[in-house]
Amino acid sequence: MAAAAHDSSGEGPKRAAMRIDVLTIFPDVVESYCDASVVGRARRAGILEVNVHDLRLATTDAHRSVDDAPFGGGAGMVLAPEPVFAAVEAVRPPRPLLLLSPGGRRFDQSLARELARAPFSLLCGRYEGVDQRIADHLVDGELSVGDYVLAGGELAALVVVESVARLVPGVLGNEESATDESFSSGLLEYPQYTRPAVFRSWEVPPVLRSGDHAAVARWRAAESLRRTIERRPDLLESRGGLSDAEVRLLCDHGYPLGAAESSGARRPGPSRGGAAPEERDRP
Ligand code: JF5
Repeated sequence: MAAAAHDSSGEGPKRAAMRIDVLTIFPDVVESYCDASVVGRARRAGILEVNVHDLRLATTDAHRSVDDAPFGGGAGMVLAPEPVFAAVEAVRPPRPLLLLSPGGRRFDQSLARELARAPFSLLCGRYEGVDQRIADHLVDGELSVGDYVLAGGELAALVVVESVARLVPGVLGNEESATDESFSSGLLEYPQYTRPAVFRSWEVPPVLRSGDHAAVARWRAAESLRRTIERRPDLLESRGGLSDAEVRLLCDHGYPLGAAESSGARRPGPSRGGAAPEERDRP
């Protein structure tokens, strides 16, 4: 458990702005990742409290078992209700308590933003499944981080912890915190470059070295739009298509678009009718 951080205002222990509890049969794995990176920094700064609990803590049998064979037969084991209910009742983790499972509500940036507003807890499923009574009568909801199956919910829980942590005010510096802006705009990020200006004959776009900040900003906005059109037209759709100003910006940067895109009207786009994104713009 993280010790409460102290401030210099004479008000005593500082209450972390955010609390996330994680229940898992691999507390060491979850704990060690949460000690590193941005999550660890936020914990040490007292901004974020991450409490990792061992699902075996309330087991009473000699083998401390948390799983059992499935009723009805079949391969593998199922996470049993007694140890999980006992752990949750002993810990009393903040609600909502959310089960990580492939069948849950898809976790995305807007859900991360919602979760960053108040404490919550994560329960890591394991084995071939979780006894349905845990899903029905113990947790408040289920979260999925994507359409694939993991051996357990730990990696999924860490995805949620890290993406929520970096949205908690103060966790990232002012400089870094702008990076959610790109996603909240509903567009992909523009390409970034660092030194050297030429690497193995590949040159950094000259506008980025021009010193013309307005031109850089326009180029980046155009690149964000171009990338989103080519790679994630679904994001553009749900954002309501392109505005007239965005169409003009793209045209100004040599991107071939018709006026139809401005209204979001359907028309074969450059990525739909044309070459695959991977095949474009190769020198
Ligand atoms: C898990 C039963 C949980 O595989 C996942 C997962 C995939 N996307 N989001 C979560 O969680 C582990 C496996 C089996 C319950």
